[in-house]
Amino acid sequence: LEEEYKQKIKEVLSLEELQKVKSTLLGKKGKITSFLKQLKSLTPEQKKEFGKAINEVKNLFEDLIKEKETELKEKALEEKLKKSQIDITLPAEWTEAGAPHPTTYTLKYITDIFVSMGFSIEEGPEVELEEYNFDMLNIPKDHPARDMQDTFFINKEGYVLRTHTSPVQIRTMLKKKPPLAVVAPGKVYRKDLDPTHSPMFHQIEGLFVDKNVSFRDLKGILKIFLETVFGKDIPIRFRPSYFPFTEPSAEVDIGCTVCKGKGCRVCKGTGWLEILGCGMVDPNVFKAVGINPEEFSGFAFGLGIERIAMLKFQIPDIRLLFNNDMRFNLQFKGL
Ligand code: FA5
Repeated sequence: LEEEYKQKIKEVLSLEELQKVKSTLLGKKGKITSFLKQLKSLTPEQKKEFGKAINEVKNLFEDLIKEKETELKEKALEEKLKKSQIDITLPAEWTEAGAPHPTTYTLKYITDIFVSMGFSIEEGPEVELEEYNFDMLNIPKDHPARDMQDTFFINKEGYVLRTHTSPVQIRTMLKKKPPLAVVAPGKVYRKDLDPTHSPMFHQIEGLFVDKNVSFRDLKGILKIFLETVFGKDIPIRFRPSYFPFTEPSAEVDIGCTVCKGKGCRVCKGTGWLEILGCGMVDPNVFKAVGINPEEFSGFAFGLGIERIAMLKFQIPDIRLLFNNDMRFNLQFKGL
């Protein structure tokens, strides 16, 4: 039996065949199993002797079968690999690589500059409470300042599409105590449309609150920021302005000398493009969020991302940033 089956196992060609041999030997009704069953009728002496012999043969077959199984499996895998060989010399299918959108790029670029100065990032929802977008920013109902930003109202009472990122100031100050240094990038919405205005655009809000913060700190931070983006020679103009949530307030314009491209219209007219609003946080805003204006002071600013992208890349019309024309978008490859 031993010699016969040794030979059989050797000659097996497939895993199925091996399985069959295995069950004729070791299965419930297999040959070895039946030998083991016969042990019962023997004397203890005989049991010992035969039991040992049978076990030895059993172990031998188990080992041989296992060995064969591994061999057959390896063979099968080899065959499979041979059949599915890939021709690595074939040319790959061609797909045009995309380019980062200049708005996305600028948003990340600007956020990173403030993060490198120690500001952390905050976020707020685009569907915003009217209370945070206006009331708590010192813009009460029926106040003419509400008309400064053409608002998209939505069906739900008490909510608007946020017209600026300033409500994130409120959210942050309700959540955290000063000292604070945060920036809040995101989408905002207004009923606006012309070469420098879009109904959806991006802003980055900045908020800095601590003891003894002055307008000088605001100017210093913005100057470092603008020189990082546009270079040391950039003409910067702080122009007195009005925002209900800051006092005093200013707007910052960038000179059009950066825009020398042929047909570039960004800075025509006054020669300046407004890119941000800023000022010292109004005491009424601090009171609305429970911060003592006698103890703390702070500054805030709101930047228009598309405007900065337009200046940086000499884009003459804001609508180019929204048309998704691949001829335009692909010019920003490698940014
Ligand atoms: C504000 O939105 C204030 N929340 C900014 C602010 C924040 C002031 C904190 C003081 C303290 P303003 O409406 O001016 O301000 O908008 C800010 C900037 O967004 C503008 O300077 C401009 O660069 C950009 N901007 C405004 N409207 C549009 C528009 N329709 N399309 C593209 N950019 C716009």
